[in-house]
Amino acid sequence: MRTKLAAGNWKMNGSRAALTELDALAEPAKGPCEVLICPPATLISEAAGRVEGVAVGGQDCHSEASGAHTGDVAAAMLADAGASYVILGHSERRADHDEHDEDVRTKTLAAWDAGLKAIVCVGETLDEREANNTLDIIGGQLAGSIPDGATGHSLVVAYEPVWAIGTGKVPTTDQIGEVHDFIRARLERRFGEGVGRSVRILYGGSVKAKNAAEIFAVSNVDGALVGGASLKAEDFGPIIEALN
Ligand code: G2H
Repeated sequence: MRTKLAAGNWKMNGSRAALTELDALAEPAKGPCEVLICPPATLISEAAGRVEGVAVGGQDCHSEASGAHTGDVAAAMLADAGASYVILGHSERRADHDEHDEDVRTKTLAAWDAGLKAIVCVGETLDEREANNTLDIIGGQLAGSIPDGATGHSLVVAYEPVWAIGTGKVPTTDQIGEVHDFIRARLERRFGEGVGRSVRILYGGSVKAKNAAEIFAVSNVDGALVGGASLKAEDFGPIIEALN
């Protein structure tokens, strides 16, 4: 039985004052669903341990443990600040920072070395979907971005169709189910049934309180990676409740 996960990705939003939003998640965070907030790196240490039941994660890490990489953050630094997860390979990182599958793979290894759980993001663009290449793209990203040795403890996969991110456009439940079933099959084929069935697969892309229950009813959807609707407790709380 996979524990549901409601993960909030604050992206480049938030402030120390905004951490009061976490306090308002205390009630929904008491439920069985695991709750995670990934704020900007500057807020991790203040967010970590602030609210019982609300874990904290990073949004990226470097592939190396330390060194001359101005502006970057190592996985061990995230862990030292109190993070237990890190999001890797988000499409905004892939687009804005020219990250490719191999970068995501080496970052995932760095995250595991530091004891962090990796949320590895995959997703197709609109052009790729319209060309009927969705499953090929997802299959390639999974193969290239996830290192050998994944377990249900160390790995979470997030399916985020690029065209649905921050746009208000959401795939149909059939489209979500097709990709999540495909990801599950690929995980089982590569890592064996036991591990493949234990890895959680999140859906991400314009998840809101009003569409959450419908999305969470889809097969192999084990939770959500939520951007805009994770910034305010009044929006994120009901999404958590839909998983509880
Ligand atoms: C997808 C998602 C969070 P939003 O990027 O990762 O953002 O919910 O704003 O589409």
